[in-house]
Amino acid sequence: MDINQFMLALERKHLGEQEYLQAVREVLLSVESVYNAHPEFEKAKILERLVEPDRIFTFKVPWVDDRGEIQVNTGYRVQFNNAIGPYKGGLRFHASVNLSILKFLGFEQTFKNALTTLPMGGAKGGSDFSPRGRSQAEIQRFCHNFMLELWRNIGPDTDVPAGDIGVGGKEIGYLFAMYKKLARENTGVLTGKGLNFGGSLVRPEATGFGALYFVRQMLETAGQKIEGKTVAISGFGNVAWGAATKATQLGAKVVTLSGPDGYVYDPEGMNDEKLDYMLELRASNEDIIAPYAERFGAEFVPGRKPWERKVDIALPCATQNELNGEDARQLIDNKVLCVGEVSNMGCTPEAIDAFIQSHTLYGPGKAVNAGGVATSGLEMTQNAMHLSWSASEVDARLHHIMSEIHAQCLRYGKESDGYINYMKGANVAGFMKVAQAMLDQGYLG
Ligand code: 2IT
Repeated sequence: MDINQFMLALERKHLGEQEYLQAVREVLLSVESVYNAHPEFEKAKILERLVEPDRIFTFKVPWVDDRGEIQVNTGYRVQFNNAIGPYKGGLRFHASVNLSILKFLGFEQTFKNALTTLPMGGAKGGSDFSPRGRSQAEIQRFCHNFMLELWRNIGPDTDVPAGDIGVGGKEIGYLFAMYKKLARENTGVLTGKGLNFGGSLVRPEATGFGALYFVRQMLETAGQKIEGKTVAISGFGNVAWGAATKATQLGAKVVTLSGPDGYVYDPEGMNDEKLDYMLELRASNEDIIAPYAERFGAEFVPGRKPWERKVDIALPCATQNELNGEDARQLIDNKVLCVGEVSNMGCTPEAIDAFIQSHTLYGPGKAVNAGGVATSGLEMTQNAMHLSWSASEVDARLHHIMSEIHAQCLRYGKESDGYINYMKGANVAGFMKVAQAMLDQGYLG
């Protein structure tokens, strides 16, 4: 297989779908040698079939705002691959949402879900609806109208959406209520539900907690400890909150958070009061971090990113391509020990190249942030069994799954000089599982 030729054809077919093409290229580069070592994959056209989503639904979502004006948004669901289980993946509500972004996320989700060891296929969906500045009544109406179209294409054993950027516990509650009306059933069709209607303990924290378990293991494997280390976190949403909470619990010092308006630098680190305030700020729907600096007397740096600070650990927790080549060089110059991508595709290809070339510990999103969807898988299991596990049981399972993912990265990513290329490890491990499952089921997937 010639990657350049493959990519040229794909670029021609999916003109301008930059994020999707970026995600595909990264995986292809990683799996090239195992692909070529398995002629049965090429014969079965596994790659040609893997890069193409099974199907995409797009639909119109009209709704009425608080002033009585009609608004129109576009809704999507990309069902990417169900070789190893029902489609599974989040819904993103953000002004930037388009097909390229949802296809990249669905593609990544397919491999991430394979890494969790649970039987889940890959999907992603959402809308270009922006919750920013919208009232709760408007968000609720939008969620209802979105589900009015989506419900026919999902189900507890076919496709199970969850949250992502702009979709948290509240939105999942509104979506679930509408689904129940339409489908006339009460099942685990969504994950990230509230605790008193089928949600799982630890699901809100799971992405961040899982990321820190993984990062701690990366450090330990390299003979380092997480205690006392300084951590730069970007974002201040659900994922950033979970990461900041667990990092603080593990004895690290979280010195930055960020928003679209800039970043906060707080050398004292975080505590319970600051962690609680993060949730308050997110719930305000304003999408600015400046009030945090004001409240706690910390430094606010407008219009810049936290990667310019000297820290031991960098954890992008906001969105795709938020850490570029220049940011990476700055972190490396400042002797960063470990970079854990908690957002999906948080680093640009230039940044990843810089980390790998300098032998900096770098964990890719599909491994580092897999604890979120893994705990969604645990929520599905609890729903199917009509029971709920204790927080310590869910946390223990999450912990175990993150260790398994780490072991898979070691198995496929350890290089001859001892450096662990986690990106290669995660991509190859995820690919091998999905490719083998497709092969076993013939050509129809
Ligand atoms: O990117 C992700 O893994 C998520 N947004 C969570 C998906 C899920 O189904 O829990």
